[in-house]
Amino acid sequence: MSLRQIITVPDPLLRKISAPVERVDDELRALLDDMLETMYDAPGIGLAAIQIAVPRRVLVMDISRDDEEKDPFFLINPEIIRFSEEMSLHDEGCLSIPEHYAEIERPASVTVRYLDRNGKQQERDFDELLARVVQHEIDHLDGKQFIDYISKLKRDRIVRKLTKDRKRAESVAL
Ligand code: GNR
Ligand code: NI
Repeated sequence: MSLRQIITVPDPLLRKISAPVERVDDELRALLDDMLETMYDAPGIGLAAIQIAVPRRVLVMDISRDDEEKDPFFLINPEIIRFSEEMSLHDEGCLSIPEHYAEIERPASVTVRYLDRNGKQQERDFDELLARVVQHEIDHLDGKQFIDYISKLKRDRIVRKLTKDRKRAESVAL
């Protein structure tokens, strides 16, 4: 297993639409393990493959707390097949948009069809925090980020700030 680097806004790769996985094999399971390790290290509660610059439709999640047993989810080619009418408003952050947060409204629960890490098709309801994270991650697979739900004014301000931070970090590295 190895830690991978998480890419951040304004990296154009984050806008790319990820391609479906054709075969669930050991190479894919190695990618999932790297993603999980990278997510725990960050630390975060979800990660889409595109965040480590791999444009494939896979994501990992784990919302267990430090004092609880780990409870990882691995979703391959996930598809939301039901959205609740009930909506929920919650603060959201993203490892690819460090240090910025916004209140985002999303369906409170969803049903997702996906392949598990053995390639078996599953259908599962997610609610509360997992519903939020799974929608956030599936958005990444479609090149979408939580800042796309806020005003253009706020979004531009965040993107400008992160662009400036990046330039500063690059000049320090020289
Ligand atoms: O670690 C994360 N926390 C989080 C909090 C609220 C809503 C979504 C998330 S996902 C985020 C990790 C991440 O960027 N996944 O793509
Ligand atoms: Ni994210």
